[in-house]
Amino acid sequence: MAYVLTYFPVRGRAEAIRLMLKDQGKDWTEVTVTRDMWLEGTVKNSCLFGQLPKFEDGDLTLYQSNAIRRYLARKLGIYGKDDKEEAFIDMMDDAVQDLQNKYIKLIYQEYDTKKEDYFKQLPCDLARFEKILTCNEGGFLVGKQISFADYALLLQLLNHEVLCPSALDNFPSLQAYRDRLSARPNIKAYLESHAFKNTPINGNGKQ
Ligand code: GSH
Repeated sequence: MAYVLTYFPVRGRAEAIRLMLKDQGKDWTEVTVTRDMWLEGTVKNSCLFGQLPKFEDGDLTLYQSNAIRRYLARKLGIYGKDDKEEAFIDMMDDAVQDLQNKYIKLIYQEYDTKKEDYFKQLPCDLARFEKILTCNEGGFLVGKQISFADYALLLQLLNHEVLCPSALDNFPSLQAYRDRLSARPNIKAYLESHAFKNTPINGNGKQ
């Protein structure tokens, strides 16, 4: 049975789920909730925490984007090869989430007032991932195989390059990582697709 992903017509918190499913060659049905549908209230009231994304796999219904990502990572075998790798992947993903949370705060609350401060701090945040990738010869955040955390980092890198085109200029390992992951056949096709290109990154039009 096909997965069903319900979300707004933006990349937002659903995009790391979409990217993972695409790369892993999995199909899903996308249910798009427009702003008007959402404001009407019925859909919001039907959601466990009053928010999207929602993910359905047969009779399982999940909310919370990170719970959805981890569920799929376990199911698709992209959550490390043992307990140790799993713990490291969790740690890396939490670090990517920290960056994503800063990005979301900037986009939705501070875009017109704190951009310069954000740009000053960004190299410091990216340098940490640069070091991690330089030290891991496997080519991924953890180990020798892609994990769900890698999709999240790739999206953050792509989003930050839209925000600040020079963001990766001083980070050769991040550039190589971005290029390598973007060249994976399913990811390449997805990044070049209308579905990806025509979907806004964020709900308020800022990027
Ligand atoms: N922790 C939740 C997750 O990761 O899924 C946050 C979900 C969330 O913030 N959803 C936003 C939403 O549904 C869109 S990205 N906003 C509409 C609302 O709160 O009414």
